[in-house]
Amino acid sequence: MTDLVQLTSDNGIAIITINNPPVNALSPGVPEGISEALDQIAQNADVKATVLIGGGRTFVAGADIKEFGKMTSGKSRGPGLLPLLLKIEDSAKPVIVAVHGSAFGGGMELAMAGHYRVALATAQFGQPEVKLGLIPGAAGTQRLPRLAGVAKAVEMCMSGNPVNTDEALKLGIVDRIIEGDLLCGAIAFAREVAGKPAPKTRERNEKLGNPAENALIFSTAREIAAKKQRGLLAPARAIDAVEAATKMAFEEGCKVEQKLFIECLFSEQSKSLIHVFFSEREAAKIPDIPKQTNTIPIHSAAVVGAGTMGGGIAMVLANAGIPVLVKEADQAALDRGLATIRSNYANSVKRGRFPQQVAEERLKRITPTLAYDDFSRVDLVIEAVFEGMALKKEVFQELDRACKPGAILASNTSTLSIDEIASSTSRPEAVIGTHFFSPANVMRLLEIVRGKASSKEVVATCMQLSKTLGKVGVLVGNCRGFVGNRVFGPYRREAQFLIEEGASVEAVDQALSDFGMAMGPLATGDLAGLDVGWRIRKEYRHLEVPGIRQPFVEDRLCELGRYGQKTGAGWYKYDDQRRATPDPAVGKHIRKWVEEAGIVQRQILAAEITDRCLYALVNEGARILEEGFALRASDIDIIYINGYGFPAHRGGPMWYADTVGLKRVYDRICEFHRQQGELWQPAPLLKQLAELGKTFAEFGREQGATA
Ligand code: 3H9
Repeated sequence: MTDLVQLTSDNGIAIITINNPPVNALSPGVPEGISEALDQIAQNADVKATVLIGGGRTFVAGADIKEFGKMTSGKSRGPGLLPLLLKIEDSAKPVIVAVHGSAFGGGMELAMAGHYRVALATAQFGQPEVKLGLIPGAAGTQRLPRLAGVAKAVEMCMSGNPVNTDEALKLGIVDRIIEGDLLCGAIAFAREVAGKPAPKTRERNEKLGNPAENALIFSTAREIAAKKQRGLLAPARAIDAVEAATKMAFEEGCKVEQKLFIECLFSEQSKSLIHVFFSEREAAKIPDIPKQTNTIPIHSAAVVGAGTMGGGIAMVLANAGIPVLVKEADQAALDRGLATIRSNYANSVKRGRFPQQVAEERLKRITPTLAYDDFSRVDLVIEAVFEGMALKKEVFQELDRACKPGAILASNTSTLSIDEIASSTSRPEAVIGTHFFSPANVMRLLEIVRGKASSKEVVATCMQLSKTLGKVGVLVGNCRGFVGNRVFGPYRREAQFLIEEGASVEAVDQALSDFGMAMGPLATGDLAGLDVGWRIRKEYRHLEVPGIRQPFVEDRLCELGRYGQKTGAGWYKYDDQRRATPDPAVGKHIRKWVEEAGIVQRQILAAEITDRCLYALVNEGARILEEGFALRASDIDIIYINGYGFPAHRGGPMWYADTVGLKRVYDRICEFHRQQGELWQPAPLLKQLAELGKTFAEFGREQGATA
């Protein structure tokens, strides 16, 4: 037997333990090990039943995702799980699967092939394959509807969201919840069922419903997928596969599932989503900061500023169980901030996200204050005041005076220099940027900005904190706009130039929304508030190079008081519910301003809109990478997916450029350079990779990245 699987016994109960840390993925050797163990058990007359369990922190998190790349390149034939699962199900002695941690993907499929499932209350069950652009590939779409019913199987396979043990018990996925030691409980259960006829999941057809009910389930699911999972292949195929379970025999259904699984596996979407999976984990690794670096325990925190960002950040901390002080300069602002927090929690309760009691507990962790007095007790302060250097420096001087030694002093600035902010304190090593994205309690991204003096301990603590807060932390360097906003600048710049040159507001947004962006760049501006960028541009006006074209239309809209959604008008106009409609007045204004500026408008096609906006982003990304402000191209991808609505199934902007081909991207950028001038100067790294026929991913691997 392989050393990934152990076979032991306890008075007539065989115990198969999978030990493939960290998550017991079904890597080569694991299925073979289980199969050999089953052979030995079949031949041992003393064994009456088998418990299949995972060693370490979890049951089985699925197939080994690293193997999929080998499968598509023909280097591996895949885990071959289907025959193993039939062997388990056909075993003459009952197999009891004992689950703790996660039974995900192939792990869930393995569990469903067992005759019974017992689990700790904290376990999770799911078919998350769609999140990797896949569908279950080892009969998950065929066994799950037989255990949990058609509607739930469709929901789980198309959303990828797991259920907890309680729900799994109600659904019929789990047979018993074990309190105390899982293995002992599972062995006791095994003794109860030993010698009795064991139910085979694939023969249980009673939950497969009737054609009329099923037709409604599938048509509703398809409508939801078309709306909420726009352009995605896997959810649609997952629905097709579950439908097959209701229309044909198990073996035939498995064949359909296999065909659809392979279609998804070879799709660009799946390759991109797998890239995203590994890149997200890679982002947590900082080359010069080892895993064992000391971190500072964060028992309490404070936020300076109770505006939109400050309030949101306070909620994020409170939601993670960290008590937080919220400071404002005057009572009216503090009251307004707290009222918004209360109403956000009330809305979440109304929408059923959590019960009233949870909202109250979270609210209790937020303490309003007008003074810095209590700041001496906190381990972390996050400053979230208006974006102006003078004000930020004033606040940090106060923090330096008020906070205890060892406290982390973080700024939520989205563009200003962390080093300059740190210079206003006597402890620049404690200063760091924690750039949250709006709305802070919703958006997953946390850009962690390393100043030149930020200590490794402070960086490591913030990276760890991002996980505690349920965020994806990405470490970036201290340049203007850091990574996210620096790259976003050229993207939005091109959107505005396109408007000046003749594209309509709606055409620009539509082209990028069709590409898969969560929102078009102009609608995004309206959501964030056009005045934010306007204020920043004014702060940096002295840095503008004379003779270099600057977009001007958005500033003009701001001068008219059109700040976006919050003023009811920006690029679009908005009703009370903040629903956007095109505003003919904007078109009129633009035509007048553009004429005054001597720009001749022309017809612009959707392809030019996407190429100019996205390649501007990629070109700046390449420059950032070369300058070392991002550790890896994949970090830029993660930032764009989690902070800027870039479609995950396209893998992020740098990965997308790789899929288009860097030579093609480079050539197009050269074309824009000729037409548009200096702003389109190709990034040297992009030129170099294009000429070598390489990708950003290959460049990353050469630099030591593993994603
Ligand atoms: C599938 O099963 C298809 C089937 O239908 C069968 C087809 C034939 N493989 O997330 P973490 C690594 S598709 C390989 O930081 P956590 C991960 O990269 C699969 N590696 O921990 C990381 O490595 P490193 C369906 C995996 O505690 C380390 O483990 N299953 C896999 O925050 C720790 O991971 C899924 O999609 C894997 N399957 O979360 C589940 N899983 O330390 C994917 C993890 O080098 N996994 N790694 O960076 C997860 O959702 C989370 O990892 C889990 C743990 C919730 C399990």
